[in-house]
Amino acid sequence: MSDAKRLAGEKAIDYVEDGMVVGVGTGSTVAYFIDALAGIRDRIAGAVSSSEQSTQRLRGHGIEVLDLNACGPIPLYVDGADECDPGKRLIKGGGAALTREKIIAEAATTFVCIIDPSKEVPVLGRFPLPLEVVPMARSLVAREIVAMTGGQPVWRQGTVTDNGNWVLDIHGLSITDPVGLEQSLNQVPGVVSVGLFARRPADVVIAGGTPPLVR
Ligand code: ABF
Repeated sequence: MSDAKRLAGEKAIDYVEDGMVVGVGTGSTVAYFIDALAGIRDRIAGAVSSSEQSTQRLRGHGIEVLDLNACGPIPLYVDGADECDPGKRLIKGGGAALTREKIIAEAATTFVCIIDPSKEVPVLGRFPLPLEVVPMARSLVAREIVAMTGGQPVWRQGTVTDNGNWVLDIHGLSITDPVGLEQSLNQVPGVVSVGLFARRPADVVIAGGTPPLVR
């Protein structure tokens, strides 16, 4: 499967243009993208990173990591996903970086999602939906989720996000209305962000293979 991830990561280089600030996501597929980006680092203005993990890898390659506040709109964001539906709507957050990923996706003009083909599903929800929550609200949010969705929230114990928060994973969902569910979950006090990327889906999906499938 790592070959598919590598092929997707390398294909995403096609979307990088000279002088760009490149938004960079998190995960094993993105790691291949970062390694490929290193080969053209002198042609880009720098990167905005969605996690400490990616920041370290970027800096290790000598790529400058910039503050989003200093950049304005980002022309390109490249990131992985845990699931992708036919509408390019995504579940993300398996790596617990969902909040920063969502911020950069919102700031990006073009969001290119890189996946191995096993991430493609007809309906989102087989992968447990991550929510980043303020620690004191964990139990409140879990109760509200059960009442609202019928799903089963599970606390990802031991995981603390880059923002100092905790993660709940909602099991047992079949997400037929991703935009509606994203909006409803966002209303619950204590929810920092929802790992559904439906209101702002990907613009381009690259599923790794020979050749990579681009849609
Ligand atoms: C991040 O990395 C995610 O939001 C998602 O959880 C994950 C994808 O993982 P991988 O590329 O390692 O399969 O982009």
